[in-house]
Amino acid sequence: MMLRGLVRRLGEIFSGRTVDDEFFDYLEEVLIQADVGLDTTLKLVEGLRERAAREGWRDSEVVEGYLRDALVEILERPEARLRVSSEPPTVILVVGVNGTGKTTTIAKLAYRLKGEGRKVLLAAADTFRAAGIDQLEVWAQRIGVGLVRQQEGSDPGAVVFDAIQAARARGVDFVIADTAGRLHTKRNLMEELKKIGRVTERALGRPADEVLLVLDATTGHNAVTQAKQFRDALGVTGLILAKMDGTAKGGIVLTVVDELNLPIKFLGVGEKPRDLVDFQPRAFVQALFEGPPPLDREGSKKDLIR
Ligand SMILES: Nc1nc2c(ncn2[C@@H]2O[C@H](COP(=O)(O)OP(=O)(O)OP(=O)(O)O)[C@@H](O)[C@H]2O)c(=O)[nH]1
Ligand SMILES: [Mg+2]
Repeated sequence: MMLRGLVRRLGEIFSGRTVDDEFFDYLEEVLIQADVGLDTTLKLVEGLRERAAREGWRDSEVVEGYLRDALVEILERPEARLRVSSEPPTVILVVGVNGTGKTTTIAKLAYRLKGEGRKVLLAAADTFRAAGIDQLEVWAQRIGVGLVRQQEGSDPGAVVFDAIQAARARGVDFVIADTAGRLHTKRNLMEELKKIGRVTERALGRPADEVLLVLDATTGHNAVTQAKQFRDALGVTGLILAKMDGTAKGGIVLTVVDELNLPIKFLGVGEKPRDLVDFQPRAFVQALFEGPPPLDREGSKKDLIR
């Protein structure tokens, strides 16, 4: 299922068609149907149209080459690796609306880091639901990492504060904090998350090293609208697109990077701890045109940190 729709349609469009107006109209349609946003699509296709007219392109392969380069240019960002502090613990806050995949993604990250020999402590700062805290605890036990928790309804900032103190005392390398995707109606989610940010800064002497926003890749353009609110309020440092295994489209990857101006750090490709891959723009674009789907774990770099 992964991205097959987009891969197939790009394959079709570039197999020996003549480059004319209709060709570009069709390319536009394919991109939009693959969840590439309107602005990004128009920017890409208008650029190609102009060059094609100016330089007299006839061959769709030439267009393909330029399109590939343009996609890589959108996707490649200097800050695509996980930021690691030279002064442990590195603190990662994980945010996003409910159900996008935050808790599962935290388990995956913890699993990767632990596999690389890092000491990880999880902070159950989604105190909205007892079940949410328990879910994180089950993962912590399964993966074999520590957890700091308080009871349901307690102050999420206090949980993160405790976790950072505990991390210092225990020589922990990474604190990863789960946060709520929604709150009791009277409280404002963004204000609550900002407060967690302030508490982190107070406990750590610097802002959180990463504020990672988890988006559900299957929700298409809604994900972008949501993400803008988080980005504007919280100083998000990177994106994780979860549930990439559940979409045949994949254009969302381009849209979020282009419209939010943030790097994608990882893709979630399933529900198991090992289902997290590094986002590698060149390999991703290559696979969009050539298949097989670019989400195989084998293609992922082994180490998060180099
Ligand atoms: N197929 C697939 N399912 C995923 C992926 N990531 C998460 N899920 C599933 O999505 C559902 C929600 O995941 P959670 O991790 O609980 O999401 P959350 O953001 O923590 O949700 P709340 O705590 O309710 O805000 C679960 O059933 C997960 O197994 C993924 O990459 N692929
Ligand atoms: Mg959760």
